[in-house]
Amino acid sequence: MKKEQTISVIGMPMDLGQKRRGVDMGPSAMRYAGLIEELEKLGFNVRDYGDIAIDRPGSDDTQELRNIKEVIEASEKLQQQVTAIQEKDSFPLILGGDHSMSIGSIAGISKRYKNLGVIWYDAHPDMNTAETSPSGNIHGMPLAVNLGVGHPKLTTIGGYAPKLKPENVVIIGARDIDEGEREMIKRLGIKVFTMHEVDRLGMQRVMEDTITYLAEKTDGVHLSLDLDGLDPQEAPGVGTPVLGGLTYRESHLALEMLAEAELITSAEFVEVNPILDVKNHTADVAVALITSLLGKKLL
Ligand code: B3U
Ligand code: MN
Ligand code: MN
Repeated sequence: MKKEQTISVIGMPMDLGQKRRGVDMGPSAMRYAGLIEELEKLGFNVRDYGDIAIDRPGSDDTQELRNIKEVIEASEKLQQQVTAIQEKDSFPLILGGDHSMSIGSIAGISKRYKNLGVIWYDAHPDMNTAETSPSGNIHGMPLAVNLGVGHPKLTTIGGYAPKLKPENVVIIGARDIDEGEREMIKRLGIKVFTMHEVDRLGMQRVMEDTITYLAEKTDGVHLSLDLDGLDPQEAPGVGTPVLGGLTYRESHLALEMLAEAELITSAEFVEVNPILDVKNHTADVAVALITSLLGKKLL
């Protein structure tokens, strides 16, 4: 982000992309953890746009993908809000909500860029389709949807497709990858630093490589950070925890390096579920990470 930019916060209290309730309270949990105050302490001018209104689904089980109708409606609203914020040249900071919200956020963000880059910081690649998904949960699909693969009603949100080019995407922290996702990663040639590469290379090298890889060819980079990318011991308040994740310190280092590189032009922090959490700890972690991304220095 640019130093003189204002920050626009939007909450996406959506829990319809998966089955566990509570992740709709993620935006409140991060605000309660002091997000706005921390950003103001860093000297930013912050505008909180509040939450997108989400319709509660009725008991309509004729939908082929879980809650697809409501997810589409909410995604259209989010993409419009994000578009309006970018038109003001403000930095969009979106709070989730389950990861299906990235269908709407990236639909809004990518309109502004010819070559949007995305860093997908997550235990999961979120590259399933209705055909490959083990769960029918849309939160396991948003990266595929943004690459133009999936249900046409989802891929065309915002009126265009695809939003992302495969060569502009980097996944970091993946360790729970379904068969169909593995196949799509290979077919599209997506750059992935699984936990194996993070262990082998170390986070410093992973981020150096990520930054060089994206800086060369993108005109903006969106960070999509799923809190389940972190180890469940450090971020327990998530719906689908996976052992053996990124540490709190590795995550700070990653985001501090992104701040130094001045690479990120928008960000979202998703899957914070205060109902499954211990004393709102995961929201505290999210807020601390956001401050690192936005340039907080230890000294
Ligand atoms: N890959 C599985 C599990 C999952 C994806 N994203 C999360 N969990 N958070 C699926 O359901 O697609
Ligand atoms: Mn995810
Ligand atoms: Mn995940």
